[in-house]
Amino acid sequence: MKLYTYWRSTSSYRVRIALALKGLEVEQAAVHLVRNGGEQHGEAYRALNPQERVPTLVLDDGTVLTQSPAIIEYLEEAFPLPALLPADPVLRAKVRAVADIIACDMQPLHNLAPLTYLRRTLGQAEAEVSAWIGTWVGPGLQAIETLIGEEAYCFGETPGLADVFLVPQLYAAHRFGVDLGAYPRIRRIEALTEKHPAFVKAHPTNQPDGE
Ligand SMILES: N[C@@H](CCC(=O)N[C@@H](CS)C(=O)NCC(=O)O)C(=O)O
Repeated sequence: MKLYTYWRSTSSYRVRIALALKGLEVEQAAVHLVRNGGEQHGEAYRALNPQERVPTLVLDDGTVLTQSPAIIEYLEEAFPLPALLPADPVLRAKVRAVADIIACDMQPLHNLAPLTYLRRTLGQAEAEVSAWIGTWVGPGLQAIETLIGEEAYCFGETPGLADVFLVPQLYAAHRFGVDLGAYPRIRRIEALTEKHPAFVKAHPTNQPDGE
């Protein structure tokens, strides 16, 4: 398998964690989202991913998968162990709800393309852009803090899908200067994953294209 990724992309980071937790090795191809106006907009990459975003996973038979939630669900179904989702349907829905807060309601609002629109098209200064990001990231984290429990990870003693989505979102929160002081459960999980080999392997600064 070949993963098209960018070191600092939280959506790519999710897939890297899922791969590492399942012990799967992939070839990595870096797509620089900033250099040369963004390599994601180049013709060759657009042919793979018409949305011009990372990640993209190309399977060994040439099948192209896009969208990190769909890629991670594919990995869970094709490589079931270790499982990222619990067996119980109600618990599965709760785990997915945390992942969806991040994937649907938080990350899309601070992705590069909308921030570029705020800066360039709407002429907003950095202070306004930062306020915009904080407006959506803080309440999202507050909701997650309430939804997750007191076990080691978000929903149990081993990391699962919610942790796969949460940890990259925390990386983004630090990058954007969002304070995590009010979220002790989230900070507990962050501290645990900082020592977990799969999360360490997937971390942006440990990527071949990391800057
Ligand atoms: N929902 C998509 C989001 C993908 C996405 O927004 N990727 C960002 C990096 S995290 C990207 O490629 N941005 C490039 C751009 O906005 O031009 C997923 O989870 O894969």
